[in-house]
Amino acid sequence: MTNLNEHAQTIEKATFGMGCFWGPDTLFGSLPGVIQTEVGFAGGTSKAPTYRNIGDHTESIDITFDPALLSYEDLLRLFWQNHDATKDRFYKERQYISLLLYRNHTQNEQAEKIKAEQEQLLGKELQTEFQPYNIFYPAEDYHQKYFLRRFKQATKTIQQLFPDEAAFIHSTIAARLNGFVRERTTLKEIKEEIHHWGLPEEQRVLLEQTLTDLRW
Ligand code: MHO
Repeated sequence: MTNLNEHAQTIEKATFGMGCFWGPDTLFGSLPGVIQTEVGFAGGTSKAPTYRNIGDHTESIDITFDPALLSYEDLLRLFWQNHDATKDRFYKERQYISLLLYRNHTQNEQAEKIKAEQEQLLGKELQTEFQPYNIFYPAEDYHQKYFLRRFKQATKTIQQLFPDEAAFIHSTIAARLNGFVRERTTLKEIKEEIHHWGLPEEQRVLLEQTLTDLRW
């Protein structure tokens, strides 16, 4: 099964820290235009962080998207509207702080602009820390598509479409289904969207049939 939306001519990446990364994985993963999501640790200096040994890193989400379908500004609005960045989030050191890792000058400028827009709307200041993106350490497999994994049989069926665990984790369908189980999208919407993923006919039919047969 192909992982990526082959129609995407160019792809862009966005990286955010906004509290426990399980929720943002379902939020962004459910959006048409998002090609893949991965949760991990970023923004710190300690080497090889893990969930149990996070050091000075922050739980973060790395989003790969198609800018023809979704803009970085859309993602920025969702970022600020889905966590409270007005308060001090240092209650567990840096694990759950509001963090924006910009990838280039343009992203930095857009982020400053949308931050000001959101502050205006809220009438409060946002405390989000800005940093240039440096390195992103993926979290353990069991954190990837965390809510989907609660549905063991369905997860197994989808995993079998892919050559290995990494391909499953990085797939668009796993991202969408992880959103579906948290009611952020519907199977109907996912089935319609599949037609635009540029999958070879045979794979698309297989995926559609698999979705139809899944029991939750
Ligand atoms: N206290 C949260 C943390 C999970 S998140 C990956 C929980 O156990 O629900 O930090």
